[in-house]
Amino acid sequence: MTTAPASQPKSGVPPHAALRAWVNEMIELCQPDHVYWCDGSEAEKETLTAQAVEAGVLIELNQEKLPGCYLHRSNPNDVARVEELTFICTRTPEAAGPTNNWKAPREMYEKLYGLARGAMRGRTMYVVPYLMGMPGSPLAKVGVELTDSIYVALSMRIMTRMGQIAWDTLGADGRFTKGLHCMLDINPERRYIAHFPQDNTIISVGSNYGGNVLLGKKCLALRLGSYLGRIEHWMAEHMLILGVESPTGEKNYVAAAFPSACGKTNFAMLIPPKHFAGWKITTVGDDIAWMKPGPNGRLYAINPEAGYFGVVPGTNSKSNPNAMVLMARDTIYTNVALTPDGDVWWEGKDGPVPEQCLDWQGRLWTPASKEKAAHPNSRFAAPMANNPALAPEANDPHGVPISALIFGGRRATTLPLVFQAFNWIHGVYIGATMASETTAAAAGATGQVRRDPMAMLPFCGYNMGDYFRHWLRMRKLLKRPPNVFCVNWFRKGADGQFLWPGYGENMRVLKWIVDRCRGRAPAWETPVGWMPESDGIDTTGLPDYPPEKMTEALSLNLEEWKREVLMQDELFFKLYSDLPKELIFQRELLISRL
Ligand code: SAT
Ligand code: MN
Repeated sequence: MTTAPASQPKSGVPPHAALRAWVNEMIELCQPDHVYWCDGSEAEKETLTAQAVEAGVLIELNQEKLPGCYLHRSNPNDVARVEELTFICTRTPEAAGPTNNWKAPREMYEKLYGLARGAMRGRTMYVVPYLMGMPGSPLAKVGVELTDSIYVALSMRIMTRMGQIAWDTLGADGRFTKGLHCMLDINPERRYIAHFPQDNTIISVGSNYGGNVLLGKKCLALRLGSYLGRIEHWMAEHMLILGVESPTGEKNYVAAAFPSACGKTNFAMLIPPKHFAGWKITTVGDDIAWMKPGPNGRLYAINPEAGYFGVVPGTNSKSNPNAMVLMARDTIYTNVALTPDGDVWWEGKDGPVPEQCLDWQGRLWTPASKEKAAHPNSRFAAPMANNPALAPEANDPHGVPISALIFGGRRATTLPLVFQAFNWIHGVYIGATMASETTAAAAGATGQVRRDPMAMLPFCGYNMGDYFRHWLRMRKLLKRPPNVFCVNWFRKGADGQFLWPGYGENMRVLKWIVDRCRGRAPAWETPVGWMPESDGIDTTGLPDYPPEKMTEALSLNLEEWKREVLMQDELFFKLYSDLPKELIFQRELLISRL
């Protein structure tokens, strides 16, 4: 006998037999007291928000200053993605590959269903239908997340096209990704984020934070997405997408991969410096790109999301003025500090440091406090529609044609400001061997250099060697593949200071990249790739920037590069039996050039 209520979907839910059967099965399992089917309406948002405030899940912020904005505090044990608790459950361990945690599907289902059994007693199950991509896009995918977190239901409304629009796309017999999320007691001992690519299913338990639980994002759009992309001949990548418009109205689009918390959102929303009057950057996406060859042989990209889940600390009117506007309304903040007048605060915000506030855990904080007021991985979830720089093409179901793919990491040494790959295969090698210093976006130590191929190490839903092979194979489906570049905004000089100002000034590098794609900018051949000449990057109007600094930012230290190639061994050994031979040859070629 079940104590759970029968599921009574609203009239807009399609008569999809498999959907109904699965939801009923999960209700049976989790035994919620109530089941609520989300429709994505304004009225629903108001009701759920009021309930979340009532329950203390959201704190209403000063509505005069920040209309529609709320603060959420996560459990202090649950503040970032946890890679060691993230699993790819394919039939064989080889399919998941050596860079993923693997568990046999049967074993994982048993464990997680065991944890989920009765886990929603006394709680509400929200049935959250969502669409990744836009209606009518050949790439769009429907997901349904069953969650006992009202914070997740409200956040999914921001981050995806949630509600009726997803039901309409699903229809009576469409395919959808099944997602089950149970908070349990938010205990890292009972926290698992499990993916079952062969069943198009995700189960997440024991967390209530970001990428662990907003299942459309890393779980569907990247881990399952990458798995599907290989089968269906498209690419799911951890990339921002932006448009560069010149004063003459020429438009180019680039996609760029950086690991989490390395400035993708800032780059995607950058405002060009004064010297670039007439240039305009527009944002198509800030985190994820789904890309597919178009009929003209170019690579077309869409942003499958509808909102941004961006890092807050360090955001200000200099580093990202557009983000400041974006998150001034309709935003859910997680783990920032709260000032006495109901405003939010974080390290690096404009204006004076508050004399006192409540830190991200709700404890009294003053400037004398030793700990940070906002958690280093505190985030905003805001609808992309609020972005002043939003590209109208962000809603175009066909996507935008990509001229350049950029790989970047956070590297204090070795990697120059920018260089261009000799060709696609070389570009794949550069992406595959990229590395970055770890950040607060994932639990664990920060600041350690690790290989993070294509910024996909935590997000590739299958064997990384097969993923590289997929990249190489995509070339055959493209008549005009994008040019591939590598950038490093984070290189430091001998004095420990950054050699490049970054942020809006990255426009200068971007212009060189676009000019290269259009065949307009000269470059010289170096052992690592094509590089700008010493005056190749326009530094006009850049304050305190002597030419020697640019020389240093662009310099190649061959000893450092030899060490770099040796450090790649770690990855090459790990993937040895799966590595495409093209990448081994590329490495040999690089060694011979060095
Ligand atoms: O995975 S999250 O969405 O929490 C953020 C990130 O790491 O990019
Ligand atoms: Mn990301």
